[in-house]
Amino acid sequence: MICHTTAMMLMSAHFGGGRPDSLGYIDSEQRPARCHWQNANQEWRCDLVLQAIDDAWTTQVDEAGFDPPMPDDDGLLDIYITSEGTKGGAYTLGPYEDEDLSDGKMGCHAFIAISPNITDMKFPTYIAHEFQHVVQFATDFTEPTSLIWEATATAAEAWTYPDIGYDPTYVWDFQAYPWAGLLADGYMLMGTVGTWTYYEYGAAPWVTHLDAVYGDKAGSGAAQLWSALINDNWNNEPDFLDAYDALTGDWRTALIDFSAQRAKLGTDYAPSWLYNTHESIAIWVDQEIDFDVVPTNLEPTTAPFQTGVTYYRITDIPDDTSLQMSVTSDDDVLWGLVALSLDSDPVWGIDEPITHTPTNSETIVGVINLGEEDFDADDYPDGSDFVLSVEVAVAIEDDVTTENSCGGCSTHNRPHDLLWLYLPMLWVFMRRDQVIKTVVADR
Ligand SMILES: [Ca+2]
Ligand SMILES: [Ca+2]
Ligand SMILES: [Ca+2]
Ligand SMILES: [Ca+2]
Repeated sequence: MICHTTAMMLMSAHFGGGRPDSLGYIDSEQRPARCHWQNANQEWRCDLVLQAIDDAWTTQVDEAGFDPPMPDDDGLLDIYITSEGTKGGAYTLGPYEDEDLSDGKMGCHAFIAISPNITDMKFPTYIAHEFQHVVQFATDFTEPTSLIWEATATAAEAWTYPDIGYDPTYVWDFQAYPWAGLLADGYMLMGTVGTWTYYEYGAAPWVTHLDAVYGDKAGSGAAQLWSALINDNWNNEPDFLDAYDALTGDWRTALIDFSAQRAKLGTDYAPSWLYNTHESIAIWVDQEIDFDVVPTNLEPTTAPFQTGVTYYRITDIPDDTSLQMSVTSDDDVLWGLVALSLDSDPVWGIDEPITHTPTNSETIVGVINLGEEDFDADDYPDGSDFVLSVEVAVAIEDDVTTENSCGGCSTHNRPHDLLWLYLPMLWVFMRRDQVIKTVVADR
């Protein structure tokens, strides 16, 4: 997937929203959509384009509940098969003007440009991805966080074509830099680590996890997330984290949940909401240490940004050994801690020590930068250093451990895995009323 939408957003002032040339076109019989071609030998590919538009419209708008595309002057969504600006990939671009002053949202129409050099096999998923950007332009074009645009559009490929899913090589990029968090993107990482990545595309599992827990696993949770982003002027409130908070009831708890699930990607215990698992997408741990060195203090190689996670793996832990972990830091941020064995549920806590009894010889520990109390998604992210202390816990009864480790929030010795998922689901049903109120109140 080479999608230039967020790059084009950065360049739109120069581009001026101009459209590629059209020498001929075909209209869809199913949807208000028109496929343009520049070269007559590409005309037949409009059938592929228009079929994919119908597929995407059905799954993303009709079924998942995303806002439909905002109509342009003639009411037909335009897709151009063109080499102009597409650089072998595709992009979606709108004029960034609020086109309906009465709908309470900053929405505009957009058109899609797709390169003729993309293979026939990849045309449908490209269109499913770019169509999602069209509905994003119709929902909140003021949203500045590129990860929520690209991760949702990549997940939309999988909702539209579940048998194809999304590309594990992008997920690899996301899993390689967990300290960068949800507010980072490939441009930011280019400046930090000097490598080009598909980081924000690879964050698709963050969206599909959210969608599985708070939606129907087919896009409805992400549609609610985007609805919760809506604002009716250029002041981007609610923002990314406000919307994450509105959907989940508490973004910090939801992020800890995801941070635990994410540690299982690419393993035999990969969660069922994941598309296209592959061993290459296992989480990158900052350090792996042997139990022999416990007690020990660990510091991050790269200080995690807000919403970022530093993972450690502790190996060769003897049977029936409990580990106690705690975080100290000079920075005034909230620290989440999560520990799990891959075959069991996690233990977690916020700004308090946790105790974990591994169910096999290994524990994975995640230290999560949950930001300052009043951290805002529009603040530029920066890293915070910490010291993670790991020691052997004093032996106590299992059920007491659960209560003490994180104020009753732990599920590490519960009998089955699904309860971990059901609790937040129950929560979102209770909170749905509040989601709507939050969105209305912020208008
Ligand atoms: Ca049109
Ligand atoms: Ca509007
Ligand atoms: Ca917003
Ligand atoms: Ca904000």
